Amino acid sequence: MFDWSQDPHRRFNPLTREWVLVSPHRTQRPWQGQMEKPAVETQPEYDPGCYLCPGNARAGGVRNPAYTSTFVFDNDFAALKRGTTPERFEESGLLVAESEPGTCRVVCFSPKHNLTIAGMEPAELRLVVDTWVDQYRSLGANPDIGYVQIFENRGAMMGASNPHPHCQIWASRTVPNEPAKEQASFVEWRQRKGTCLLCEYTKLEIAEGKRTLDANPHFVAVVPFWAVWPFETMVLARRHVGSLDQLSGEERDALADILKRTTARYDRLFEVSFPYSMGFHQRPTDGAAHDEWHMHLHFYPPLLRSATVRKFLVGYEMLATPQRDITPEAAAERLRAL
Ligand code: H2U
Ligand code: ZN
Repeated sequence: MFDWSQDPHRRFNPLTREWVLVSPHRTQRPWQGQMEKPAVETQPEYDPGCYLCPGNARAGGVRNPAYTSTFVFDNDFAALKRGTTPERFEESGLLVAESEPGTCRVVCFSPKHNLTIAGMEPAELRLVVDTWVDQYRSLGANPDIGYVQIFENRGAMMGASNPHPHCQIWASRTVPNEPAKEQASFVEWRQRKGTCLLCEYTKLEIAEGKRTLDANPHFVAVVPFWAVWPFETMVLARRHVGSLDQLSGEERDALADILKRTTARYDRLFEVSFPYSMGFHQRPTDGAAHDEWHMHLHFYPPLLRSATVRKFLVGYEMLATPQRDITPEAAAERLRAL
């Protein structure tokens, strides 16, 4: 008899149309790899050496204002630049390149250096959501911008340069790889079934309950059936909304609520300030309606079995297919209990 909770199998991700190998029996194997010490996480409310704290100077000399809630500025080391001239290069169909205009910004969530999403008040987080909406709208209104990616790197392990609560926004002319894969799947699903892939998936997860870890009237948090990272989660809008700017006031509050609750669960899992990369996937801003899009967030945390053992995508995963040991159902059960 095949046991889905124990025996090797692969699972299909309908959003990217890629597979993940699930090998639950491997959790039994001994670990003699690298052990990292959990970082000591006590930070002051204000750090005179932090380039994101109010009133401090940034690299390049600009000084931050004495801001009191959220604060947005153009990234001093922007990966994309406004006004980049259109250019295309092609040789033999093998060497293909295009110029890419865009804008990169940094959003400080709070003037307080020592906060995290989990520790912020719901009213403060609502202001962060409002800031994301404003940024999505204003950047997206630029005819040069076809896609707005909002993302947060949390913790040095995930490459965050600074513990001050902040995220980045990279707005580009083209739709980047990950949302482009999802978009193709939304379109294909809609043509084939006449429904929305993520509306159907959200309903199914709520009905089954095995992989849900939290919910409020407008959002659900799940460990997706096809999760790659050990405690990967998705936050799904219950209503068919394509982007942040389509959320009602009540839905914005609900988004703030589920973000706080989800990150608080992570922090309790291994009793550390849990590292992750998270970000929104939403409808492109290329001028088309994109009714096929269903807005959602992905959390990709690297910690595997404790604060000292982390997952890397190496070996088989780099060369063949991502793989996970604990099942998404077991991961959801643990997060739900916290
Ligand atoms: P990360 O912690 O996710 O790296 O985000 C911080 C961003 O802040 C990073 O993209 C920018 C970096 O380029 N930055 C500035 O714009 N000005 C500075 O003075 C330092 C860092
Ligand atoms: Zn700071």
